[in-house]
Amino acid sequence: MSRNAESTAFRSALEVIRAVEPRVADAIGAELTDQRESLKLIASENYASPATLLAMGNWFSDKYAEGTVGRRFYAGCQNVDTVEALAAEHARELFGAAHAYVQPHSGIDANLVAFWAVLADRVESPALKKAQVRQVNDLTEADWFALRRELGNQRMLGMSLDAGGHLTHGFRPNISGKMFDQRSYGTDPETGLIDYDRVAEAAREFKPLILVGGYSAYPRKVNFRILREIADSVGATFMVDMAHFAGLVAGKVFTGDFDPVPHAHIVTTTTHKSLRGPRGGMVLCQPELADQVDRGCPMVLGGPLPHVMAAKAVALAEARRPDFADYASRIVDNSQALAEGLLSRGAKLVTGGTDNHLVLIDVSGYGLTGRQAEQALLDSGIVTNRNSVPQDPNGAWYTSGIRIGTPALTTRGLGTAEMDQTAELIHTVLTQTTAGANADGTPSKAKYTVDPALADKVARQATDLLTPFPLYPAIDLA
Ligand code: DSN
Repeated sequence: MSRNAESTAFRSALEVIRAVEPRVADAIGAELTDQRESLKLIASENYASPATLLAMGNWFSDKYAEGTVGRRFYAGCQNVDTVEALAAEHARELFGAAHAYVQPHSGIDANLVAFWAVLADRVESPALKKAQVRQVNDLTEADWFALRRELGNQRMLGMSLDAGGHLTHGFRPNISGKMFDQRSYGTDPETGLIDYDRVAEAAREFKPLILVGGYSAYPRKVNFRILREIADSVGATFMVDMAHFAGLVAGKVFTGDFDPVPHAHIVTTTTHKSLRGPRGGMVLCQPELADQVDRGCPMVLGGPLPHVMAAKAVALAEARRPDFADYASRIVDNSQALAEGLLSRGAKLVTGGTDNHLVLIDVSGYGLTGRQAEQALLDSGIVTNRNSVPQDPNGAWYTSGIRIGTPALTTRGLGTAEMDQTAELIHTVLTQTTAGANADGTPSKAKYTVDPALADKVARQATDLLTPFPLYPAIDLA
């Protein structure tokens, strides 16, 4: 395929859009410029391939396809069946999974599908049994009351939010925290690492129905074999949310005890983070949960997005190629080089380093909150996000941490030398940012001062760093 084809495809698409609403075409073009010019260090973002992006922009978006392959609630789904089956086949092969469900629209949706499947599989409920064998009309009001009582208030044990767990693992701002009686396991206060003995102790005391592994801000490998043993010892179903590190599993950087797929009963993921696919979700599971997982739509999901399933099939096919393994291992090389660069300049990192795609800087070492650091870096052309650190005194809004990750910059081709330069830019900005004060003289958690000349200089240096690594080099919208 010629590089010209990519350029022609996107230029033509914008021309068509411009004829209807030019401001949308302009915004799409402006987004490409912004993404090209900024040093994107958000650990959960990436750049999907042109083929993946193009697979989403077409008439598959017009089709309803509730149900599953070959068993739909709508007629005329033969082509949707083709792409859904392909995406599921690629997912099974790539991850060595018994079953793959590729309909979830996002990570939250994937987790809701998984929660439903586990509840339906595990909770002893005569009313649910009736409902499952499709005698829904036979259920009395008393049955429905019993069903709600029996399904509600089940127990979930997951990683605490400030230790790097995710909102959807039973935390109150998310519906999972309202559905489940949740307890969490944290990390060792000295090392910042998961203490598996403490997890086992919490599991013995709490006896969860579901033990959740996985994280969105923990910079280390997790031993899923040990977590499965803990789950088995208390009769819990073991679920892993691998949204952040699915690309490292796909690329065989995380193998053996660190690959969740052979150990967990059910694994959820997004497809757009380190896996580098379209924005969406996916569930992998053991055969005994497959039937419940496949009820995801319409049980908890709206109609599937066939255009996104087509893009998932493309991206998963890309991830099965040998060069994806090279990409995945470079993500970690870069993350470790970034961590080393920061440590050698005096930064304080949660756990003292990383063995995955992300680094968590404790910016209290610079006398800043996460919010102040995030904004000062943004002023300097460096896009990150603030994040809690374990036992964070500044809470989840202001935070004391900055989370950075390398999947996106690695896609552009930056390597370890550029990561050291990136560390220098981050350290320069953070050392030269000062925390501000409120009108009454008390310290502000949001106000900060950074010299605009310094911010401009760093932004130019960031652009220079990116210049040899153009984003979507074949695409010229001019
Ligand atoms: N919002 C994602 C992240 O940034 O980690 C997780 O849902």
